Amino acid sequence: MLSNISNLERAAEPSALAQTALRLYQKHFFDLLYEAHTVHRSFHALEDIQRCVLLSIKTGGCAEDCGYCSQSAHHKTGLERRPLLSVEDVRAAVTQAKEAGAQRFCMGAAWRQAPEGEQFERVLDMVRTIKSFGLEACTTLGMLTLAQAQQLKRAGLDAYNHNLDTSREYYPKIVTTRTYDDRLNTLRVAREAGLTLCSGGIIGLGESIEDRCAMVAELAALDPQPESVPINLLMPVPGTPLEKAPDVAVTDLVRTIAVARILMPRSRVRLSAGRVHLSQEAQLLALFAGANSIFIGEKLLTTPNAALSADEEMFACLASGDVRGSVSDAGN
Ligand code: SAM
Ligand code: DTB
Ligand code: SF4
Repeated sequence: MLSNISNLERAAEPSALAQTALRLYQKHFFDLLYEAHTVHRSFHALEDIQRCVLLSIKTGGCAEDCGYCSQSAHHKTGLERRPLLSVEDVRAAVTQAKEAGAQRFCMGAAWRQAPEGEQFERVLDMVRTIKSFGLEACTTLGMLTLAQAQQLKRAGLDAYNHNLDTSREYYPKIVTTRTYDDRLNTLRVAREAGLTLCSGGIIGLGESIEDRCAMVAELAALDPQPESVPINLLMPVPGTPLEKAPDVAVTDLVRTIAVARILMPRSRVRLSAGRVHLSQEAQLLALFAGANSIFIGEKLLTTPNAALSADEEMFACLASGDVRGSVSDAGN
C-alpha cells in the first residue's frame, strides 16, 4: 500500500516530482494519511513539535504586490505602517517568546529586498540578540545579496525564510512585481552563504490541486531540500485581491501537508498561518499527517494566531489522550 518513492524519484526534476505528488494527493484520504504518518514516524519523534514565535520588525508599505498580503503598498488594507523596530523591542519580544516555550524566533520585514546600511546593521544586532537567548533564529527580509546572506550567517542566523508560495505556473496570477526565478535565486544565495532554508507556500489562493502538487514538487526538487517547509492557509485580508478567495477543505490542507511530508521526509513541516480558522481536530489531523511545528503567540506578522491557552489544551490532549469536554458533553 505504501508508495515506493525511490531516491531517484526524489532527486528528479520538478515536473516528474509533480506527477508523483499528484498521484499521492489523489489517493484515498486514509491511504495518504497512513503513508504520510508512517514516513513521519520513521524520520521524526512524535513528541518533537517545534514552537516558533513570529515578530514583524518592519510593517507595511512593501513595494511588492503579493495578492494575499496585508503589507503590500499596492492594496488598501488599512494596516498601520511601522518602521524598523529597535533592538530593545526585539529583546523584549524574545524574552517573552522564551518564557512561552518557543524554540525558534522568526523576524519578518515588509521589504522587497533587504536594505543596506544602518537598518541592515540593526537587523544583524537583532539576530545576535536572538542567539544570546539560545533560540534558533530565522529572518524573512525579501531578496538578499550574497554579501548580506553571509553577514547574516556570521551574525549567527540559522535559517532564511523565503516562500515559493504556489506553483511556477500560477505565481504570476498572485505576484507580478517579481518572478519565480527571483525567489529561487534568493534561496540559492541563502544556501550558498550556509544558511538553512525555510521555504513553503500558501493554500487557498484559488490554486488548483495540480498547483499545490507542483509547488510541493518544486520544494522537494531543491537539492538539498529545505530544512523547513511552512504550509500556510490563506488568512484572507480585506482590501487585498484575495479577500474573497474560495474556502479550502480541511482535507485539502491535510493532503498538501501529507504530500510534503512524504516527499521531504527529513524537513520540518510547519502548520503555519490559518490555525485560527481550524478546529483542534483539524490541527491534530495536520500534525498526524506530518506537520511538526506551529507558530505560537497571539499574532503571526499582522494577523491573529491561535490562543496560547488553546494550544496548551491541544498539546495536553496529544500527550495524555485526556480529551477535555467528553463526547457526551458535546450532546452525542
Ligand atoms: N517580505 C518577505 C517575503 O515576502 O519574503 C517576508 C514577509 S512575508 C509576509 C512572509 C510570507 O508570509 C509570505 O511569503 C507568505 O507566504 C506568507 N503570508 C503573507 N500573507 C499571508 C496571508 N494573508 N495568509 C497566509 N500567508 C501569508
Ligand atoms: C511563513 O510561511 N508564514 C509566516 C512566516 N513564514 C514568516 C508568516 C505568516 C504571515 C501570515 C499573515 C500575516 O500575519 O500578516
Ligand atoms: Fe511584501 Fe512579503 Fe507581503 Fe509580498 S509577502 S507584499 S514581499 S511583505
